[in-house]
Amino acid sequence: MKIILDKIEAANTICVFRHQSPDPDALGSQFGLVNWIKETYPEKQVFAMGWHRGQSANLFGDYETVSDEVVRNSLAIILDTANKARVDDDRFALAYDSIKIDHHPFTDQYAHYEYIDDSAASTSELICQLIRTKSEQVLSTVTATYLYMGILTDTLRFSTQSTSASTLHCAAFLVNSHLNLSKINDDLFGMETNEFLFSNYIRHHAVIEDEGLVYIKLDRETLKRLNVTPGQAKEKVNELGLVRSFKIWALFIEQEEEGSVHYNGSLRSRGLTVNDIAKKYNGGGHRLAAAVKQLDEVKLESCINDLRLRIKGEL
Ligand SMILES: [Mn+2]
Repeated sequence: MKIILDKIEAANTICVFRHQSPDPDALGSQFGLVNWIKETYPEKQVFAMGWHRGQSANLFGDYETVSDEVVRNSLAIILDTANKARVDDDRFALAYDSIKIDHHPFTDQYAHYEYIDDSAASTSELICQLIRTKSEQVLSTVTATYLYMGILTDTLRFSTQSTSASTLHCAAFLVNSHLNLSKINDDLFGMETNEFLFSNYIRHHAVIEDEGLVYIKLDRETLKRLNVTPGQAKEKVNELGLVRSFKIWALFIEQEEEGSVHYNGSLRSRGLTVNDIAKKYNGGGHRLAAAVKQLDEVKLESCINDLRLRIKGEL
């Protein structure tokens, strides 16, 4: 953390990156850090980078257009992104120096300096620790809200196994900044009527197997008919995790990306490892929460079968 702070203090320009299809932890850590640097070091130039906007973009800050020249003369900080291909805006590689800060299990080294703590519940928690290494002074409400939103979503409201005393200490520190907790919860977890009806659809149509495997495949026509975007649909994977007897649950969404039609999926589990299986299917992630990408029907069925075998102890 001290090394990272020294690098930030030495830099005149800093570009902060995060992963594609950003979730509130990617956005919260990004805008939390960007805002904190702006407030703490007003003489520095700092930019939030990335093209994808993500599901909750309206709750976070704005992006500016940044030229290659600016990136070249900057320190790049890449947040919440385990592998190079997933960084949103590959121009981070142009920067004179780069730092990765992440809580995903190590996948590949792409930055000059990498700080990885896969016991941390979120990247926003790591940014909170970084800031507190510099000072215990109360943060602005805006910065604290960004970081708190990242912590709250990645821990599923302080309920995941990764939630620790350190997570709660960070949250307590942030709450000192006059956070409006009920508004934050409503902004993040309140839903529109179409999402509510979509939850009903999932509950009604999920395939529930006796051994504890539960999954649902959603094609494009269904999503269109139910008026939900792939991003909104993906959020609902946790809906399937509420049943105690479900061991592994998965949600697969048919998508058209760059001219090809395929399934992307989210895998979740109560205790059995799933990220090794995700790796076999163009994905990866945390041990109990991972993603798969670009599967055709055959690969999709094969992935479902691997999950089935995992539950049976045959894989
Ligand atoms: Mn995260």
